[in-house]
Amino acid sequence: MAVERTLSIIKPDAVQKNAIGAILGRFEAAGLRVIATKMLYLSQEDAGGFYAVHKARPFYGELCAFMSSGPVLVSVLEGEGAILKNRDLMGATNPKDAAPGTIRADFADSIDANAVHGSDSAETAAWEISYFFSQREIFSR
Ligand code: RTP
Ligand code: MG
Repeated sequence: MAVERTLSIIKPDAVQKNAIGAILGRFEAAGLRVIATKMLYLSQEDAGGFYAVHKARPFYGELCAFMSSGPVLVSVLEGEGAILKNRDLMGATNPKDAAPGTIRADFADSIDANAVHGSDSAETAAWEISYFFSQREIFSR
């Protein structure tokens, strides 16, 4: 399997719950490396640009408001099959549907406050990483 990079966001609800370390620990335990990370307080515009792909969706306004409701931790994760591996660790979008032991099952409260974001494809990952990080902020092995 190829070594990939993916963008992770620990969302405002999980930061508020003091769960940054627990969530990063799950990534590391699964063999992913944190090769870039920073804490940010997104503006509505920052969040809107990041989730522009969802602009036409009914939940877009709420999503952007939630993502700018408190600080987030954005990180680049690297490892074999990192994109799918991260999605598997995260669990289903709606925590009600998330498998036991996934991050969303354990830390998410609702479909809006669902603890984490993860890129869903290689193309999306490349774009999302460049949205938050410059090359000199990324420290690959
Ligand atoms: P994410 O992008 O945050 O990693 O989540 P995802 O791929 O599992 O879900 P996506 O379809 O990309 O939706 C992005 C975020 O929008 C919120 N959402 N709300 N009310 C709704 O029906 C609904 N659907 C999605 C979720 O917070 C989701 O994470
Ligand atoms: Mg998504």
